[in-house]
Amino acid sequence: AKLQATRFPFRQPVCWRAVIGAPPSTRGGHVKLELVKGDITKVDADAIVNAANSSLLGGGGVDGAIHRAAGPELLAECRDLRGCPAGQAKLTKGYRLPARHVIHTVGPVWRGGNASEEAVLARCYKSVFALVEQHGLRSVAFPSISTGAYGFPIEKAAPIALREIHAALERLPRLEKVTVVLFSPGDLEVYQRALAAAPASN
Ligand code: AR6
Repeated sequence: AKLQATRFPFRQPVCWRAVIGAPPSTRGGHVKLELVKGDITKVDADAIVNAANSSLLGGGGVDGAIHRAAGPELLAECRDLRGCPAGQAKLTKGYRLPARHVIHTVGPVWRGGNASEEAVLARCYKSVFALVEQHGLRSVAFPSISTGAYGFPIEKAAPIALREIHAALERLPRLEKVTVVLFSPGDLEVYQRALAAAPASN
């Protein structure tokens, strides 16, 4: 299937959408991947992904924002999960968020690139999509995992994220939409460039 990046005027200043695999029955295929600039706590989806730490008990960055917006019930449910190792993922309800669920994953801390960081980051996306499949979710929104406090260079993280998302969209017929929510215009540009450079698979 082809992955085509198209520049779209949208509610956000710029939104790139990729039309993936247009089956003959759907005229032109439909938009399955969106890159947007914004706040993931405002996104309506079956699940949003949290870039958590292994305690799952909250923190700064997107983790702090999600816990603030979801309310204390989220922390209570997270306590019962008893943590999560890097590269794995766990699902909770979304409570006061517009999203129905939160999938908490723990990204790798960047240690210079020789500590399997890229493999662990890819595993985060695979673990999230395993839960998406298991729960029959149709839409999921990601932040840029590990590229904040955990220091993973975003230029290296974006192609890994897009590769795993593309593979999941091809593999999971029920998955209708994946949104990557970038917090700054600069981060959005990095993902846009990576999407434009992404090799079309098969
Ligand atoms: N919506 C979307 N993206 C956001 C938001 C938001 N509301 N807030 C921040 N980002 P980080 P990490 C972006 O540090 O690198 C926490 O303390 C942010 O700009 O949140 O995986 C955890 O508890 C960056 O691009 O996550 C862990 O201890 C991206 O989200 C640790 O940070 C990820 O940055 C995890 O570090």
